[in-house]
Amino acid sequence: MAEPIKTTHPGGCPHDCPDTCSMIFEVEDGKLTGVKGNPDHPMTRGGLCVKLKDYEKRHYHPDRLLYPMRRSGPKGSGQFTRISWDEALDEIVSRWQAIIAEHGPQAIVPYSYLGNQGLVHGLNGGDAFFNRMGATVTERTFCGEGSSTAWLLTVGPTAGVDPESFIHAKYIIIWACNSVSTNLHHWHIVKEAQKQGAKVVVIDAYASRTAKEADWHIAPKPGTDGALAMAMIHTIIEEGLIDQDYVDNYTVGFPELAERALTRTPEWAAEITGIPADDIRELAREYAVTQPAAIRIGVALERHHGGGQTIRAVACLPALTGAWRHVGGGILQFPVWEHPYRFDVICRPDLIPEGTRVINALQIGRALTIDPPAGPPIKSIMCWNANPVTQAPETDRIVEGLKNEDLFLVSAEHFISDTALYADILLPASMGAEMEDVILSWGHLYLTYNAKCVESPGEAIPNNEIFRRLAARLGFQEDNFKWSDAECLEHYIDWDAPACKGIDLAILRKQGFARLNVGTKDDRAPHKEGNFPTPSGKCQLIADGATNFVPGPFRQMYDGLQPGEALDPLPDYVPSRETAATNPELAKRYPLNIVSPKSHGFLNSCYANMENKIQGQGEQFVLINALDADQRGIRQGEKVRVFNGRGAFAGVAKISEDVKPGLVVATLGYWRQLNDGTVNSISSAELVNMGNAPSFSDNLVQVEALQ
Ligand SMILES: Nc1nc2c(c(=O)[nH]1)N[C@H]1C(S)=C(S)[C@@H](COP(=O)(O)OP(=O)(O)OC[C@H]3O[C@@H](n4cnc5c(=O)[nH]c(N)nc54)[C@H](O)[C@@H]3O)O[C@H]1N2
Ligand SMILES: Nc1nc2c(c(=O)[nH]1)N[C@H]1C(S)=C(S)[C@@H](COP(=O)(O)OP(=O)(O)OC[C@H]3O[C@@H](n4cnc5c(=O)[nH]c(N)nc54)[C@H](O)[C@@H]3O)O[C@H]1N2
Ligand code: SF4
Ligand SMILES: [Mo]
Repeated sequence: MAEPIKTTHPGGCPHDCPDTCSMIFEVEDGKLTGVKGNPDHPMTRGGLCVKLKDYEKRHYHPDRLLYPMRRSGPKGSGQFTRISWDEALDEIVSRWQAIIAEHGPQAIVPYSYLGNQGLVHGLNGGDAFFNRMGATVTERTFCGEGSSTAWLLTVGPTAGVDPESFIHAKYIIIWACNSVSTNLHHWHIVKEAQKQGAKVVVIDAYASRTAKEADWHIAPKPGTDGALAMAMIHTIIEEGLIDQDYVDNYTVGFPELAERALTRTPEWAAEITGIPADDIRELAREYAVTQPAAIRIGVALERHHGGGQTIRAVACLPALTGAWRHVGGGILQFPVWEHPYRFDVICRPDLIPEGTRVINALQIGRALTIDPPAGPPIKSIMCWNANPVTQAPETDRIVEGLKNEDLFLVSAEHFISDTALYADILLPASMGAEMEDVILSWGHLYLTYNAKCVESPGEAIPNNEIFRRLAARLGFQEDNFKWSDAECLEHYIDWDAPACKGIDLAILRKQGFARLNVGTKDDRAPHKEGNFPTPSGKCQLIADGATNFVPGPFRQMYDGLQPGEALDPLPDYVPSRETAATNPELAKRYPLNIVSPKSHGFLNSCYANMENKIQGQGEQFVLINALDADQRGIRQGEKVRVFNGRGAFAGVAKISEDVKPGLVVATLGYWRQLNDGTVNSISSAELVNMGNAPSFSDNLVQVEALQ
C-alpha cells in the first residue's frame, strides 16, 4: 500500500491574540494531522502556545457542530434536530422578513466579535450584510477601545514601538499585561532583552505568571494605575528628569500637565495605590534615566472607570523623557494602526441607514431585560464569532433575555457554546485550516496568510459563505456579497499603500507572511522627531476640546458615537466606581475587589470545552489572601462562592500571597454549561469613561465557603 502523502501549507492563527502566529499546517489524506509554528517568522519562531499546539484536535473534536440544526426542546435545553442548509436558511430568511414587515429591520440585532480574526471570515460578511439590511448597529467595545481612544487623543494612530524592537530596550515596563500567557511571542523578546541586561518591571494587580518572572513586580490596587502614572509624571518633572528639548519641540500642553501634576505627589499616590512613595520615585527615576525605555500596555489598564485617563497619563511618559528618540523606546499599544486594512470595504459602514440605532454589545443583557433600547423591540439576534454568555458582563441578564421564547436566535458556531445553547437555529461554521484568509494582526507588523488546505467536516461552511447565501436569498446586489474569498482579499487590503510596497497576495500565499514596510526592528524610531499623527503633529499632553468617542477604523465597522461627552483634556487619576471610597455602602456588603483576567490554557472561552485543555488549565480557582480566607473560614482547596448583587459563581479557593488582602482573582473562559456560573456573572455592564470600554476590573464581591 502506498504511504499517505504529507503536504504542508501556510496557516495563520485566527484567534483573538496579539501574537497572530504564522503556522504550518500538515495534511495527510485530506485531513489536518498536525500544526507547527512557522520557524521563519521572526515572532512565531517555530513555536505555538499550549492552546493551539494540537489545533487539529479542535478541528476534529467529537462535539464539533457539523450540521445545521433546529431547536426541538425548550430554550437552553440543548435539544436540537438536524435540518438541511436550505431549510435552515429558508427559515431564517422567512422569520426575518416577517420581523422586518412588522417591526422594521432594526428589530434584528447582529452580535459578533473577533472569535475569528480573518479579514474575510472574521470581519467581513456579517457587518456589510447587516448594514445593508438596516439592522441595529452593535457597537463592539470588548477590548481596547478605551485604550485606543486615549491613544488616538495622545499620540494618534501610530503603531508606536515595534514589539520586536524591545530587544534594544534597557528598561521595560509591562503594564497590566500577562505576557507569559497572553503575548508569549513578545515575552520571548522581553526575556532576551532581560538576558542582555534590560530591567523588566511588571505592574500588575497580582503576582501573575509574568510578574513572577520580572526583576521588579509592582502591585497597585486594581484601577489605581492612573495615580501611579500621575505620580511618575510628578517625579519626572520635579526632579528635572524631563527631556526639555523633546518636550519643547514635540509636545503640546506641558505647562498645563505640569500644573496638574504638581499635587499628584508620590505620597498622594501611595495612599491610593498601596505602593510605597519611595518605590514610585524609584520607578520614575529609573524609567526616565535608563534608555531606551519601552512600555507595553495590556488591555486590563482600561478596565475600570478611569481607564482611559490612565492610559492618557501613561502615554505621556515617553514624550516627557524623550524615550521616543531611541530604537526600542516608546510605547507599544496595538501596532494594528499601521496595517493597511480597508475596513470601509470590509464592513461597509456607508450602508448603515442614517439614524440607525446603536446598542453596545457589553450591555446586551440589559437591552434584553431591564433597559430595552428606544425603537422597535429586539425580535432576533444573530451571533457569530462571539460567545456573550461567557464573555460579556451581567451574564444572568443575558441568559434571562436569551430564554425569551419570542426571541429568534441564530448562532453560527464550531461548538454549542454557552450562547449557542439558546439558539433556535444552529449553523455549523468552518475552522482555521478549512478556509482561505488573511488574519488581522493587532500585535505585530506582519501580514499573516492562512491557506485553505482541508475540506470542512460534515456540512460546515465558512462564515462568509453563510452571509453570501443569506444575501442572495434577500436579493442584496452589492459586489461585496458576490466576491469569492480570494476576490475579497484583493479588495480588503490596500495593496497600493506604502506599507505594502513589494507585497502582494501571490507573495503572501507563497511565504505565509510578509513584514510591512514600516522600518525594521533595528532602525524604527517613528517619533524620534515628533511626527505624531495627531492634529497638532505633536504628542498631545493636553487634548483641547476632546470628546468621548469609539474609534472606528480599528474596531472596524463604523465610526463611533459622535459627538460624545466632553472629556477632561488633561490626564488624571479617576477613581473606580466600585471601591470603599466611592461606594461605601456597596463595599460594606461586598468588600473585595476582583479581577478576572485571561486563563493561561484557554483563549477566551475557546478550548474551555476540551477535556485535555481543562486538565492543563485546572478547574476554576479563586485566588485569595490568607487574611481574607481566615476571616471567612475558608480553607485551601475548598469550594467557595463569589457573589454580588449581579450574580454568583463557584470556584476552588487557592489561598496565596500572590494576591494582596482585599483582592481576589479568578480567570476567564470556563463554560457555564460545565461550571456553576462564570466570572462574568458578577461583572458590571457599566462602561468606563472613555471609548465605552468594559469595567471588568471595577467590581466588588464577597466570597464565602460553600459547604
Ligand atoms: N492564554 C490566553 N491568551 C490570550 C487570551 C486568552 O483568553 N488566553 N485572550 C487574548 C485577548 S482577547 C486579549 S485582549 C489579550 C489580553 O491580554 P492582557 O492584556 O494580558 O489581559 P488580561 O489577561 O485580561 O490582564 C492582564 C493582567 O492585568 C492585570 N490587571 C487587571 N486589572 C488591573 C489593574 O487595574 N491594574 C493593573 N496594574 N493590573 C491589572 C491582571 O491581573 C492580569 O495579570 O490576551 C489574548 N491572549
Ligand atoms: N471578565 C472578563 N470578561 C472578558 C474579558 C476579561 O478579561 N475578563 N476579556 C474580554 C475580551 S479582551 C474579549 S476580546 C472578549 C472576547 O469575547 P468573545 O469574542 O465572545 O470570546 P470567545 O470566547 O473567543 O468567543 C468566540 C466564539 O466564536 C466562535 N468562533 C470562532 N471562530 C469562528 C468562526 O470562524 N465562525 C464562527 N461562526 N464562530 C467562530 C468560538 O467557537 C467562540 O464560541 O471577552 C471579554 N470578556
Ligand atoms: S493563540 Fe496566540 S500564541 Fe497561540 S498560536 Fe494563536 S496567535 Fe499564537
Ligand atoms: Mo480581547
